[in-house]
Amino acid sequence: MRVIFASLAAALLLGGCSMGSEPAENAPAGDAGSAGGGGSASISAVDNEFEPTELQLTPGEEVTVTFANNGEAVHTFTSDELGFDTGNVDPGATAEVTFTAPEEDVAFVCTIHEASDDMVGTIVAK
Ligand SMILES: [Cu+2]
Repeated sequence: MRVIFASLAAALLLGGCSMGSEPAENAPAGDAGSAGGGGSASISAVDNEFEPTELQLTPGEEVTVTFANNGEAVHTFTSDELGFDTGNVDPGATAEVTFTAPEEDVAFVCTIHEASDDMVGTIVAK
C-alpha cells in the first residue's frame, strides 16, 4: 500500500498542470515512410516571423525539425533550453535540428530578430 501511495504522489508531482489533457499513449501507428522511429516537423521563417509560431510535438519523442528560410533576411531557429540552434540560415536555405520534444511548452527564437521584432515561437507539448 505504501508503495502505491508513493507512486501516486510522485505521479501527481510530475504530472503538474498537464494532468487531464495527457494522452496515455500516442504512438503513431502506421507511418510507413519513416524508418527511424523519431518524428519530424517543419517550420519556416519569413521577414520577420515564424510560420507557424507554434509547433505541436509529442513529449519525449526525438524529432527532426526542418527549418526553411522563406524570407529575404537571414534567420535562425534556436532554443537554448532544448539545446538546438541552426545558426544563420540564408534566404532560400534550409537547416535541420534534432532534439527530444519537451514535456512542457518551450520557447524558440530567431536570435537575430528576437529583440527587434519579437521573432519567437513556442514548442507546445501535445
Ligand atoms: Cu529572424
